Amino acid sequence: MLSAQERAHVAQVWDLIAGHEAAFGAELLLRLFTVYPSTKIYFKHLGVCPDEAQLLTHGQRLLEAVGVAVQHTDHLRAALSPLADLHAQVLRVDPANFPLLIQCFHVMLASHLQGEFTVQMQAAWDKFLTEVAMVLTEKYQ
Ligand code: ZNH
Repeated sequence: MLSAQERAHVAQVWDLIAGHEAAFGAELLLRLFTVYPSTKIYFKHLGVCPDEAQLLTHGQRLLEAVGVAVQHTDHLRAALSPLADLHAQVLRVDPANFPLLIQCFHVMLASHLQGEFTVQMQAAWDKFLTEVAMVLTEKYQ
């Protein structure tokens, strides 16, 4: 559970992402595929040009889901339940990939926010994204 202060840090950073979900999401995915090539196996159908339509669409969906999570930090399990079903039952993405995505998420944030991305913000986002990943992977069996 995030503290009030951590929630505020998460919301503050989200305000800077909101409206740029497709571009930031595509950048996040490109970073993931480039730094951790093994993750690309799940996305054989996606190209690797920053302006590729499917990459932008998936990036947007992913970041919009993060945006929903930002609005429901205290009820993540309920808010992300259908997405947790999808990942556990249909996609069956190896949970080991989630920390790799989180790592890329931090770098994506840092590259845009630069000096504004304080250590407190990174700590809050790390805790928040780890909780999101936990919810998305806990229905695996
Ligand atoms: Zn995931 C899908 C979110 C992680 C893989 N995803 C998806 C979607 C979303 C998401 C929203 C869409 C759905 C629909 O369409 O309905 N994810 C997410 C999040 C996260 C994630 C939020 C964290 C944080 N994923 C992940 C990982 C991986 C993945 C890590 C691996 C690597 N996903 C995936 C896939 C898919 C998805 C494969 C499908 C795609 C298509 O279809 O195209």
